[in-house]
Amino acid sequence: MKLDKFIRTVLGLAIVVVFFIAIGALLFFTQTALNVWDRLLEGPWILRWGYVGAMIGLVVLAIYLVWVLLIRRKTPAAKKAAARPPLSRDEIEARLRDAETAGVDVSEAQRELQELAARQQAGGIHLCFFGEISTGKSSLIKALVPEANVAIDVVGGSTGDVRHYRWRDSEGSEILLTDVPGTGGHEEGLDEMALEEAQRAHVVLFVCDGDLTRAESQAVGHLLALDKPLVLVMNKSDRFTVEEQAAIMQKLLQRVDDMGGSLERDKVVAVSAGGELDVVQRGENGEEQVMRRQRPADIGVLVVAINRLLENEAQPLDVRRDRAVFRLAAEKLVEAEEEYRVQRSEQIIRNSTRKAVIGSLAAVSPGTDVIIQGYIGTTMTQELCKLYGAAPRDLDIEEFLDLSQSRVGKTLPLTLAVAGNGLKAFPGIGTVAGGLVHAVAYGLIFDALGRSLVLTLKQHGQLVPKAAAKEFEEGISEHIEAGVRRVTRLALEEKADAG
Ligand SMILES: Nc1nc2c(ncn2[C@@H]2O[C@H](COP(=O)(O)OP(=O)(O)OP(=O)(O)O)[C@@H](O)[C@H]2O)c(=O)[nH]1
Ligand SMILES: [Mg+2]
Repeated sequence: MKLDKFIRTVLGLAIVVVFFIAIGALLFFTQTALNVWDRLLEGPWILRWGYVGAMIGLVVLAIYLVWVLLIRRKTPAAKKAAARPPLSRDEIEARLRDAETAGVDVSEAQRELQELAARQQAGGIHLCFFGEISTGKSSLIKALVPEANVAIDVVGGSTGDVRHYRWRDSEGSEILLTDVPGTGGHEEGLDEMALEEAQRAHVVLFVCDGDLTRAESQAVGHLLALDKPLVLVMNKSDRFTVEEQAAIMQKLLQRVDDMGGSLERDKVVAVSAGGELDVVQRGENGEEQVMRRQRPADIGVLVVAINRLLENEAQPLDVRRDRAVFRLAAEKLVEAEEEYRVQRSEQIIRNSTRKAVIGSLAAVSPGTDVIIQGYIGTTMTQELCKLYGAAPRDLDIEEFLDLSQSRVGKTLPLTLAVAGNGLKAFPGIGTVAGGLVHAVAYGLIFDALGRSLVLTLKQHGQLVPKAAAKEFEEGISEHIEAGVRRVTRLALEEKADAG
């Protein structure tokens, strides 16, 4: 009780002293400022305003420095580049070169550019028939090129790859019709194959057989967003009355409008490819025979729409096609970069984990209090950030490691227990020595740290210390459980090597 009163008295005195010092300082500064101002008033006006200007300049500079050093985070270069899709050949080629130098496998993206070059050389216009399975894409091609050997079947998924068929338009210039697998089928990878081929084409003929499903609407929206010249083809119109057809056409136009796309009325057509029909015929001897018949086709409006589009398109089709392919190549590059990052981050985490294990086994590790702030933690953080195009300030790295370190303390008993259990799963190593358990525990912590860092880098594109440390804390038990076999094996290898 006495002590309490004493502390309160000291505090009270301290407050009074600080108060007086503050008043004194305020008076002193005010006096100095007024003195300076009086003298400035006596001097020429240029000196006065020059002085004020210099003061303001200093304050602005101080604010700027605080902002640069403590507040601003750099936007990673990779993010900036992704925000602006590369639309020129030079841009995409430069990006490919950079990525290749960094070790990314750019072959898929390069293949797109090679295919484009081959098509440019060969000339011709590519029209791609795209749509859900069994809407009659192959049948439409067969109706346009009767001599073509096109696979058509009542069972969906009859087209399993990409094929081109030669067709000539009214002016005799070469037109290639591309048949692709229908989307929404069961076989994996076919949707992607079809969409990529649609991106490579000059014009997409989007085939449906009635009102659009949600998936079809999304696909049309996507193609319009890619700036693909489009004709919406409602096939199998023979199944509807004239009134029904008109209602469906109206609905289709409205759907395109709702998507915010623009598609002129003459680019939405109703046709009938005909398709094949099984007819049961009774022979002279009374035997029933199934005959395959061709329904008559009615595709005149489609041919008109295609010709009109080829004649009237304002922007040259070649330019738009090239842009779409550059974009496709860029998408493939992003995928390759992602793949590369996954592999490389795995390597970085593994190396750091190994170093932590080795350090612990050699008993040079500085104990549980500063497990991760040291050299290995810093290097791993720097390398992972660099891999994800983030350029963190040293302060951020320090903050992240400090915050994470404080979380390690809480989970260390758990980590040690998991490490001990993990070792038991490997028979024949005899009694598990404490050193080995610690080595596995350190390794597990690094492994978890690296993985949670990768997760947040993917999400934010930069090192956000608090978010990354939070992810580490929340995910640590999961990461530790997942990594225990891997890290235990690594520790045992190292121990065997050392022994
Ligand atoms: N009634 C009617 N049936 C049609 C028409 N066009 C095609 N069909 C039938 O629809 C079925 C599918 O035709 P396909 O040409 O194989 O359809 P697809 O879109 O190429 O199918 P996938 O390659 O599997 O995606 C077949 O049974 C055709 O006979 C049409 O205009 N009217
Ligand atoms: Mg087909």
